[in-house]
Amino acid sequence: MQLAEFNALDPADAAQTVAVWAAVPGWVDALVAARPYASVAALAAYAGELAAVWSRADLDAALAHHPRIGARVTGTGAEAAASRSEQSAMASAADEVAAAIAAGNAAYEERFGRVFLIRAAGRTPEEMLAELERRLHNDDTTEAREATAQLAEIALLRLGTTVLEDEIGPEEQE
Ligand code: 2AL
Repeated sequence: MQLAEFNALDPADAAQTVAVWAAVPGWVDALVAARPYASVAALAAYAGELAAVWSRADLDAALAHHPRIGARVTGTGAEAAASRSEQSAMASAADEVAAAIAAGNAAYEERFGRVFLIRAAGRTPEEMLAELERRLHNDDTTEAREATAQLAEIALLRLGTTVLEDEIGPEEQE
């Protein structure tokens, strides 16, 4: 949708849209309440600023909505569609890479008690596996910080693919 449409959505619809980017309730409410935005860049800047102070509880709230890397995503909603698109590189993962990610996911969940989260868009399966293996060695605080930063990257990418800059009307073009 274009920015003007996003600015004009009724609050419940706007909240539903923003919650797909990251299901962090306070963040969703703040972004909806601060409309209208003058540009997508202004929206993204505010979203990023608020995401920079996400807590571990915020991370846990949003993580409930993120499927494991390599899991088959079967839902029909906007979140499932976004996850499928972000993880599309996994479809061509070598069997041994997919198996190593599945084993790494299990080790991660055992170690940290939550799903391994990574911004998948733009990463190959091998890159995600390397990150998973690296992050398994993090201490709890470092890992919560890294996972939260990944959640913010995913949110900002989704924002950028959902809300497009308004087209310039004919009267404004030379
Ligand atoms: C995901 C997902 O669904 N999209 C993405 O970028 N990362 N999931 C995950 N567990 O990292």
